[in-house]
Amino acid sequence: MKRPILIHPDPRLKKVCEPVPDLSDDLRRLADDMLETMYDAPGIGLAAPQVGVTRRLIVLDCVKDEGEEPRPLVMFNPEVVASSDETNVYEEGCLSIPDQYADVTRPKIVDVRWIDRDGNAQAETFDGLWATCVQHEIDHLNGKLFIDYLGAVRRQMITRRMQKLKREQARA
Ligand code: GNR
Ligand code: NI
Repeated sequence: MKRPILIHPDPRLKKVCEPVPDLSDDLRRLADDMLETMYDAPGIGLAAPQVGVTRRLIVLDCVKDEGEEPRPLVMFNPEVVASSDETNVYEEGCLSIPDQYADVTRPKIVDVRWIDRDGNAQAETFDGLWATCVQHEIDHLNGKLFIDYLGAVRRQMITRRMQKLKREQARA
């Protein structure tokens, strides 16, 4: 089932999310709903707080080419355990900040550990768009948005645009 995506500013997007102590059918259902919501948007990642659940759960699939096999990843309690000194700049966007894009500098390569959908511990090294996306999603779990990397003036301009968008959506 598709779930509505919260739009910034929203207090639930600013919270530090709680770790998931044990997997449950409810949490697996939430992960499946998040994947459906992400693919439908369409987006390459989604974090639980974006659908109003402040738990440490993210989903992502950065396979972009039409012909290529999709690779849906579900990560409970994901952690960056090492990051490269080398950085990468990507023009980032966010489903909670529609139609706003900005260059963000992050470590180019990250080692990530997480618990998968079956409850198994996983570890993998990510590079390129996957590394950017997994860092963007883990930031969401810490109440951080990509606009927090921008200067205050630019951030406030984007926030005002989103407040206006939400007012218009509320009236429609
Ligand atoms: O769909 C998304 N695209 C994207 C592009 C560049 C860097 C990060 C992202 S994540 C974003 C989906 C989203 O908001 N995830 O939280
Ligand atoms: Ni986002």
